[in-house]
Formats: sequence, structure tokens, C-alpha cells
Amino acid sequence: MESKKLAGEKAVEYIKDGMIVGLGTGSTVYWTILKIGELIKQGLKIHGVPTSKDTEQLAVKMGIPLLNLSELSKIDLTIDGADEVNPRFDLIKGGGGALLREKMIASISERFVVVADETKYVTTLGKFPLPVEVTQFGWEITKKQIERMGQINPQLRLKDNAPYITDNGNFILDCYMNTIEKPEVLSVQLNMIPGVVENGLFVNMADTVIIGGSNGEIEIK
Ligand code: ABF
Repeated sequence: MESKKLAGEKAVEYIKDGMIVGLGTGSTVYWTILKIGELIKQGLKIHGVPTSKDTEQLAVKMGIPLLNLSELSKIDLTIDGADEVNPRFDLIKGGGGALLREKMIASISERFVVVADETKYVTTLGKFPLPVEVTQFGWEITKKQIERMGQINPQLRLKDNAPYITDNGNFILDCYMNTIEKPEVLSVQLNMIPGVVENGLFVNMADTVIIGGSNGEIEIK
């Protein structure tokens, strides 16, 4: 927890007065949002754009004024967590289920800062099962189409013994693979399947990665 807090809080140094800031989802960016709340009390003027209903609730609680994505054509800075980061800054995201809104918001951000503890930094992506958001309609067919791609084992995500439903009303297939050699290729292939809404590979999106270490040190990549 301490290493997540270190990384999460450090990220506020990238925020400047007047910015529109994409607010990520998860237990690392939680600390960023708390810190932003403190800074707002001290006079910082920004607007946030939440990547999930959970983040929206937290941001409101922290007194962060919010904007809807539909009102915007660009965001100055987005700060978000990740499930895995490789040295090229390719990411797996979506363990928290918010990958679609996270990717939409990151895609219009001038700068995308990732906050993570050191356990998330890996040589090759893929140990963490890749979340893929799919339509409820015909999800079984989508699952079969993913299986047919080879060496992927997709499993329907459950919560309380029922399918997990995203903020957008979709399901998630967690895709077990072990290693992802070419994230950019896999991402395009998955998104070509009609029932796939979006996948959790974020390629060529992150600009800066802040890693919190268990030794109390912060590394900025
Ligand atoms: C979100 O939060 C997700 O994309 C990712 O699944 C998670 C990051 O994990 P953590 O809760 O450890 O910050 O950004």
C-alpha cells in the first residue's frame, strides 16, 4: 500500500492550475485523487474527468469539479494505474473493470502518466490475464472466436457468482496467455472480433511511468 501511495501522490506534481485532468481508477490513483482533493482545498483550480463510476464518487467526495467526456475534445493530463507495464510503456489495464472509459480518456489526453508499485513493472506483458470487454449479446460466440486465435484461454469474469457487469453494461473476458510477445498486433486482432468492445492493452499511450518501490523510493521512467 505504501508504494502505491508514493507513486499515486507523486503524480500530482504534473498537474498545473487550469488543467483538465483525466482521473483513473484503482487503488494507486486513489492516492492521487485524495491528494488532488487536498490541493483543491488549498486553491488549485482544475477540472477532473472520471474514468469510472467509482472514481466519480470519490472525486465528488474530494470536492473535485468534474466535466463530462462529451463536453471535451481534449484532456491535458490523465493519471491512471495499470496491472502490468513493460519497458516500452505498453500496459495491461482493466483488472478493475474500467478499461473502456480509461482508454477513451487516455486516447484524447496530451499526456498520460501511469502510477504503479514495483510489482507491476515486468519485462514481458501477459502474466496478468488480459481483460477484454465484450457485449453481453452473444458473448459465448466472442469467447469461442478468441479461443480460436490460439493459446488464449478466455474466462468470463464473475462477481458474487454472477457475470461481472462493467459501467457500460458489458461483460469482461479475462484472457489467460502467460506471455504477450506483440501487444500491438494482439490488440488489433482482438478488436477485429465484432463482439469485442475494447481490450486492456494500451500500446503507445503512456508517456511517463511513476513506480513506487517497497524501499520507499520513487522511480520515474
Ligand atoms: C485501473 O486500476 C485498472 O486499469 C487497473 O486494473 C487497476 C490498477 O491497479 P491498482 O488498483 O493496483 O492501482 O487503472
